[in-house]
Amino acid sequence: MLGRVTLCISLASIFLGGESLRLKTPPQVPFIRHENDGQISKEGNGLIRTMDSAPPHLGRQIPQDERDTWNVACNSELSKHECSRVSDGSNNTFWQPKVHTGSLNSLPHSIVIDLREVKNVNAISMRPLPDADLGGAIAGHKVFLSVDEDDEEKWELVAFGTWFEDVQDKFATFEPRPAQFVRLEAHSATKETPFVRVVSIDVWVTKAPTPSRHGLGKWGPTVDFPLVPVGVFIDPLGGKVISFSSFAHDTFGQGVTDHTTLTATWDPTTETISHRHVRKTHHDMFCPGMAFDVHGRMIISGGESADKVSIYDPVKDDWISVREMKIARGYQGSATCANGHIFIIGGSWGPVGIDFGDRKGETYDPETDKWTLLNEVCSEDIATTMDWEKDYRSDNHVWLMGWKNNSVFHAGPSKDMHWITLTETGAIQNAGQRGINDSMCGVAAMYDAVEGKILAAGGAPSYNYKDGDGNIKGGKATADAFIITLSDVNTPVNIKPAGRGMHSPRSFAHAVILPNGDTLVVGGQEEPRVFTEDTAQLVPEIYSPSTNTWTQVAPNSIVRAYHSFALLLRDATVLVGGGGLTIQKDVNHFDAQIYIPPYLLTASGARAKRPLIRKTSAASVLPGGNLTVTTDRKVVGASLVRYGGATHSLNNDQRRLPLPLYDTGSPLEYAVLIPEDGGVAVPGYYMLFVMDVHGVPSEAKNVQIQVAVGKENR
Ligand SMILES: *[C@@H]1O[C@H](CO)[C@@H](O)[C@H](O)[C@H]1NC(C)=O
Ligand SMILES: *[C@@H]1O[C@H](CO)[C@@H](O)[C@H](O)[C@H]1NC(C)=O
Ligand SMILES: *[C@@H]1O[C@H](CO)[C@@H](O)[C@H](O)[C@H]1NC(C)=O
Ligand SMILES: *[C@@H]1O[C@H](CO)[C@@H](O)[C@H](O)[C@H]1NC(C)=O
Ligand SMILES: [Cu+2]
Repeated sequence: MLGRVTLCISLASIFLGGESLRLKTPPQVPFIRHENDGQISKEGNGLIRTMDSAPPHLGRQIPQDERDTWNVACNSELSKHECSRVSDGSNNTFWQPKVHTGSLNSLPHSIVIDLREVKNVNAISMRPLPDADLGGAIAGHKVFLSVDEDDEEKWELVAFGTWFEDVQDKFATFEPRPAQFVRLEAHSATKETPFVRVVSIDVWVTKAPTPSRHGLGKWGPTVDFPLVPVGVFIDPLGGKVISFSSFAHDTFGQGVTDHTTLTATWDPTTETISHRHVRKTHHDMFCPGMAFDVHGRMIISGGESADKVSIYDPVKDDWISVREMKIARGYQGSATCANGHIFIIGGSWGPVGIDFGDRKGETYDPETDKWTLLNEVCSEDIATTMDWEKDYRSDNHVWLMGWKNNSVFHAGPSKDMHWITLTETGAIQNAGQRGINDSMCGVAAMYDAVEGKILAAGGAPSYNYKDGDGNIKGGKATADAFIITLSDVNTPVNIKPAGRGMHSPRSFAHAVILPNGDTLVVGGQEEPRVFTEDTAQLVPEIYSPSTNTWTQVAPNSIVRAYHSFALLLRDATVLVGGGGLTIQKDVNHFDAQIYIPPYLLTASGARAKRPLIRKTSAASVLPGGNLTVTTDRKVVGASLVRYGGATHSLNNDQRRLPLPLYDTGSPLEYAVLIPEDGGVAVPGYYMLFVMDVHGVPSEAKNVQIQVAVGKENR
């Protein structure tokens, strides 16, 4: 049988030749480094050493004496490589199924562990063989739990996705569920070998009760990514979730990069996750500005390769390189304006010679591929004043929103807010003060653009509460939250508290606007400090403008702090993921979790029956235009939610347009009017939702809002 294994290894070598990550020499341009927290290590054939995955936050690994009692079964096994080897406590043995004669691919394989009693299971880990070149590690996988092995109905999918092709232990972490049986299915193997080899499988269990209160929503399956998803957006045409890390899947370069980016795409319709090494744009897109244009193309500016600009084209599923910004930068804010141009300001680093305050505003016209510098709009004008890391941080992650008369509203994170107009060399004017402190790494979301309503919440006076040595240098995060109401450009804005503020103070959280006008705020830390997880907030909350209250919802057990993200999906669920991407500690989260908001569940916790949009009269409209929407039952509300792009707690792309419904006289047909000002109905792709009388939203149908060619938008 040893001979058989040798055969498989030699078979595996046929499949070698996948591109490995290679480090080139550091860039010659003297960019200022950020978050200097360690050195990159290399191993073997140029592979970046793999950073540990964050272990499960909850629970304990079942010890060996208990594992000895497990009953392990599988669909196929070679003699001497039986599936029981995964729990024998030895690193020198492994499970390997048979490769069927005449078949190059005998996958999927599956293995079922009987824990012998029902436990609260919250994670598994899988250890591949210690030689990555041999392949055979599980890549595509699904994890199911059950209390009853024989009842197919009782198996619940708790995690699925694709693990990276290296030798590190791989985790699937999920919310605790009572289970006696754990099934791991292997759907693909690294190096495309036709078999898998698993040294060990561990199971984590916890005493923590399974959250069961209804009305708080529910955490669904975990999606395992082959990278730490730090920047994430939805492909508006296909509905795929596109995530990226840096030039490595598990760390970033601190100024050392080969100017490439790893991306991973989850296609919810096929439940598959593919990955790609984007080399041709010569752009390490980690820590960029993000903004969708009118065509649903994602424009990624700067970041680690601070001078580069790339566009993801959802039609071609391809990345293209476009003209560089006038000022190279990373950590800037960006926003799409009424005329379809992208406004950008601030940042953190850039070429030596550009001083603080000089990371001026500039606009990009995606139609002509032209950047225009706005000499009168300085980053000093929008800077925070309280950060102990001073100039390096003060113009980071700026909250920007396109508004009427082709203006941009600057909502924060500085306590002073501004109006920015874009004609000629641009102009900036104070719009008032939001609170008494800056809100670095807080969140802002325009949940009702028709009424000019923005929710701003959390953040701290400084990016970091402590310095690298652990000394307290800044303030803690706040729970304060505000409603900012905009009227006309260059007029003062109205500020009032959003309820009594959040239940939990948080920085590095995320805000996700929901179809019904509520906003989910999830993740973050009370003591914000990059690449740490202490004081992490695990209870999300929802702000409801109709009652002006915050409600704590179902807690989750995976920490989402620095470098995490959250986005609304087309099915009105929320994807919450990422965190880490560093060599420093075990804080790398190669996953995301689906949150199912209360509106999708019945009182008994089952899935609510949703209304259906049968058709719309047009797929694309101008501001001021109208649409008819035909549904399968009576609906009482509708809204357009602009597709989001999220990184570093910033998602300036999302906004919501509530749409009153008008009767057309035809049964189950409604008319909706798109707001007239392109600064309210900002160009781009939106998700159209309708809500029934119980508040249950439909799945989204796409509506594109075009650029209006009128004098108000010039
Ligand atoms: C097996 O390998 C893992 C990871 O390298 C290590 O932590 C563990 O101690 C090893 N176990 C044994 C029994 O050698
Ligand atoms: C403002 O920041 C200071 C300094 O960190 C802190 O002491 C104070 O509590 C903060 N106030 C509010 C309202 O957040
Ligand atoms: C909607 O648009 C159609 C055609 O463009 C027009 O005939 C109709 O009057 C509009 N309805 C409303 C309510 O504006
Ligand atoms: C905004 O545009 C409208 C319509 O063109 C115009 O009437 C108004 O004066 C403008 N407002 C400002 C503040 O420029
Ligand atoms: Cu970062």
